[in-house]
Amino acid sequence: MIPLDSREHILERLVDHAIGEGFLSGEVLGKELGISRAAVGKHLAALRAEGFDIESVKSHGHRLRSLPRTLQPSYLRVLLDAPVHFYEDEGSTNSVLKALALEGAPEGTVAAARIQSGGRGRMGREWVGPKGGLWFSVLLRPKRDTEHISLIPLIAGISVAEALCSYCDARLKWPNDVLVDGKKVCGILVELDAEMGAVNSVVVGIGVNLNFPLTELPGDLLNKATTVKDEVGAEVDENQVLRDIYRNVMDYYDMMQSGQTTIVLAKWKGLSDTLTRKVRVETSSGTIEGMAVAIDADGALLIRTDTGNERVLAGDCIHLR
Ligand code: BT5
Repeated sequence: MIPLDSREHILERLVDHAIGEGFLSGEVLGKELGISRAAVGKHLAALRAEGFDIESVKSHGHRLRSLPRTLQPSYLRVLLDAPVHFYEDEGSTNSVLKALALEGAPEGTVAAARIQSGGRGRMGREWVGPKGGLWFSVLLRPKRDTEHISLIPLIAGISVAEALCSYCDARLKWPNDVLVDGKKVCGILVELDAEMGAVNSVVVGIGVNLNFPLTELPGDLLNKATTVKDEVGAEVDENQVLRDIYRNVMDYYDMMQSGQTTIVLAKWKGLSDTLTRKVRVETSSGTIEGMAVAIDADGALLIRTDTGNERVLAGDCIHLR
């Protein structure tokens, strides 16, 4: 549990009270927080200014008429129960979170941006992040003796695919792209800070094309990418999707740390769009072509080629058929 400030406490109580369940009295809220009703009124006004639809009726109290569906920082703090650093327009949430990690930010801290103008992909590639997407990073601090850190990118992919599955048929391309109908809807960038073999922190960067039309991406991506909005034909609740992904990441990460890696690997296999396909994988030491037959306990891809079996830990995978 992270301490909430008074405004977030009021918001949490309003959210918990649920829509339609009746009104929460300003007096009760004031007593809970040890502040006056006038001070409660000021916090309510500030929440309204942030976009919350709060109805106040004399002698009844206050209630939320509806919840925000676009990213809302104080609501996210309540939903995630974690420290959330939110930026309207930021270069890269991975870079921000790496700096926060060096300053001692705790495990579970999130950095999120409404617009990400300097987003990074793997190997110095660019990631485009217009308004309406989910661009965020989660800080993990694995136990010193944790094995299986190489499964973290797979965990992130599973977490996103499962969170999206109520909207569209999201599948995984090894190592960690999330695809819908063969098109990329999410990219993941995992960055490690390690010294002498010991991992200090892991920043899991997740970018999901959620609530914007595909036409907002540059022309060269139009036939390779998609957005949830385009797939579903409607906008979805940004705060809820981010919350679902975050919870999945933390749950699967806990499983990984407690050694339950077979569950993680089985989930990945169940969601995989890569296994049993003919693939071409570009690695730092060359290109491998063949049939993707399995992933092993480290998350490496096993490829059956004309000349034998190859094991690949990192690379760019292209589905050939
Ligand atoms: C990735 O790299 O897919 C990792 C992307 C990670 C983005 C998140 S957002 C939050 C956090 N903060 C960051 O700065 N990054 C992370 P890679 O597999 O290298 O793919 C990059 C390629 O995907 C680019 O070269 C483009 O071809 C394509 N691309 C760029 N933006 C895209 C988008 N919005 N949707 C689909 N494809 C995109």
